[in-house]
Amino acid sequence: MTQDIDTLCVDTIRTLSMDAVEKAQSGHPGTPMSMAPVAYELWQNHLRYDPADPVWPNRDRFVLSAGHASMLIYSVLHLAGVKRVDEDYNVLDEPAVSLHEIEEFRQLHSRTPGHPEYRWTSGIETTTGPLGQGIATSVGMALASKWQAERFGHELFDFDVYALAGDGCLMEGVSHESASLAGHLKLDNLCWLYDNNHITIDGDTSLAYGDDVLSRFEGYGWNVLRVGDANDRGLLARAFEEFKAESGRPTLIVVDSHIGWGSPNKQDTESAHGEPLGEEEIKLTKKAYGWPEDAKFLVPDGVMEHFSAGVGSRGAELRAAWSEKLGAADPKLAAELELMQRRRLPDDWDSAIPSFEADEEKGLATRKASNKVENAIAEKVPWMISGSADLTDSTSVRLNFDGVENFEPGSFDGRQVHYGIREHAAVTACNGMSLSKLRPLWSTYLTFSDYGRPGIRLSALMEIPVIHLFTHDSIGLGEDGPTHQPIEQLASLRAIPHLDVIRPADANEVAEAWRLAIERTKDPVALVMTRQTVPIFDRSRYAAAAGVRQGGYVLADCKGEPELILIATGSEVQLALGAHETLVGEGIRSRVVSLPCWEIFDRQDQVYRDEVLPPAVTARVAIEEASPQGWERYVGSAGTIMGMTTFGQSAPFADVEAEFGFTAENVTKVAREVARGATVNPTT
Ligand SMILES: Cc1ncc(C[n+]2csc(CCOP(=O)(O)OP(=O)(O)O)c2C)c(N)n1
Ligand SMILES: [Mg+2]
Repeated sequence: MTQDIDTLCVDTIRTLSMDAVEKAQSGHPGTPMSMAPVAYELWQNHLRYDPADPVWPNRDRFVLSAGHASMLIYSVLHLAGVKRVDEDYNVLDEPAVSLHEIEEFRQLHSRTPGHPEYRWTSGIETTTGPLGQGIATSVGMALASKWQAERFGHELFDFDVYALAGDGCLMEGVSHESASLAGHLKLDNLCWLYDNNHITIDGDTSLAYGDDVLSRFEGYGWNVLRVGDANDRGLLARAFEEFKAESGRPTLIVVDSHIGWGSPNKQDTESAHGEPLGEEEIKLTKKAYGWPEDAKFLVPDGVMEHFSAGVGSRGAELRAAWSEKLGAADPKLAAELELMQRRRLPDDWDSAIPSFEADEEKGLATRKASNKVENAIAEKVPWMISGSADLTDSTSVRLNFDGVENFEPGSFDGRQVHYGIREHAAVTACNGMSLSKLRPLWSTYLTFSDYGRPGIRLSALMEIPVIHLFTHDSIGLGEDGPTHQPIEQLASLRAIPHLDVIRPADANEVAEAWRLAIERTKDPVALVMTRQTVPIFDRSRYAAAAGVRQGGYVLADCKGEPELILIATGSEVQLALGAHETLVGEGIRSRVVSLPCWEIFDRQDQVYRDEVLPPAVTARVAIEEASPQGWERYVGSAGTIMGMTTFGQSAPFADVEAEFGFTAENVTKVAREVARGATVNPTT
């Protein structure tokens, strides 16, 4: 092996990737082979990253948006000697990715799953795999870097964010939203690398794609550079230097490459994308690289040492200098930074949360109550960043205390982000901010949560505490009609693992929901609020809203054992209470259970759940202006669900609710029959 050390390093990335995919008989060898020089040049000579501390707050981020090329990042993490970090952010004296893990690529419980997964493998900055998510998330990271620079000082925060994208990432719609947002925000610390190889799974990109990518990104206000050959490390280096020197614009580096580079029979073909090369082809390719043909998982002497002398020593120096600066920083800010890094809250975070006086006449929309609580918390938690996809006041997420500004060029310390009508970019940016330890929330109407769903799912998969805030949460929004009235959204959000969906019934439940949301260090929540006014219940008459902490609780009860249970969420709890009062007057022993969060309730022990919903009481009615799907679990086979099995209607909200039977009178009627043991189908 006569190659120079740089080529040797690049070819080690290539051959490890080929060998791992071959052994697993599954995976994507072609892009790690062609992009190896790009990843190598970036990591070895530019990235400000200390492999000995992969959670150093000011590290440059590298996001592999083309997540299928996971062996590229696994090889680099291995060769760079990146350390493993435990759940409490302690760095361990073991590699994030050992050679053994590379041999176990894609196997059960290995640290090298098919696509890079945040939390699972140290050094992975975000989970990627759904194309477009990585680049979209990188925008939030770049935004966080800008914000943290303003808050904590430019000497402490100036990290850059690099994301490697393929044709797939740039074809996805979210790439448009996110690139447009990044261009508008002038995020000059953001660099996307576009692997322009003209190949996707179906074949040549000309099958489906003819964009002039350079013009497209120029149109977004990006600095667009082109490197005509992925193997030209000199040109790549120049492009990285130009990115670093650029100010006021994000940078796109278009890198022309050949998928499966060096493979005599598979280079430039779609089969190099997602199939093992095959034993014979691997030998031929290794021969072309000047590599021992029969060697497997070979890391030649000197390769890891070279990485260590490059990215390793540069990173160690930078981090040491940073630690010194942190030591000299204002202790208050340093303490705040430590809290933020560990996802903790300041001691007095909840001291201003209001308690709402009963008001059953005038009432308050839960979105309005939410705004008061959000502001009370945000004032105490400086790294909470609010935002909306052009519905800031409709979703009531405007921060309104002194000193709050919009996040925009010139005021990167702003805490109100206007994402424009870009829901998908909003949620993914929040994921990126959360991964950078800010506490972001984004908002839209519940029905448009669908537009951000891929990002919601990834926040849950990554178990990061993003707040997804949705208002206009039912047919109760009225005149905007069926396009805006969510039906299936609650059920579909509840189906996402690790996402708690909380739909509070009144202002005091809102306050509790917010506490739950902001106190968590992991897992996202969806806060679901009404557009319309709902009563603020008299808690001296009914149970305290603290019951929200158990996900569900007995809000109103009868004397003795109940014979009927009414279960509801959000705006329908008032209907259950209305019916309850009438039924109790008629001598029916009814109970009302407010169940704002199914997931939290389901995590309570059996004793508590049976206390709230005694198994012996089978006469139950669930009331929710949404798809009935899932309510069977709480009402049982003898119970009745008052839900929505059609789309809604456009009319004043009380008329729409009456049209579909959501009145206290109708709930009373249905409940009375259920209590008598009749089978009721409220949808007919
Ligand atoms: C949202 C989404 N849709 C589809 C896929 C399945 N998929 C994985 S890779 C790929 C083709 C990607 O092509 P490109 O980005 O050009 O990657 P290359 O083959 O050049 O590495 C597709 C369709 C996916 N991962 N994510
Ligand atoms: Mg491609």
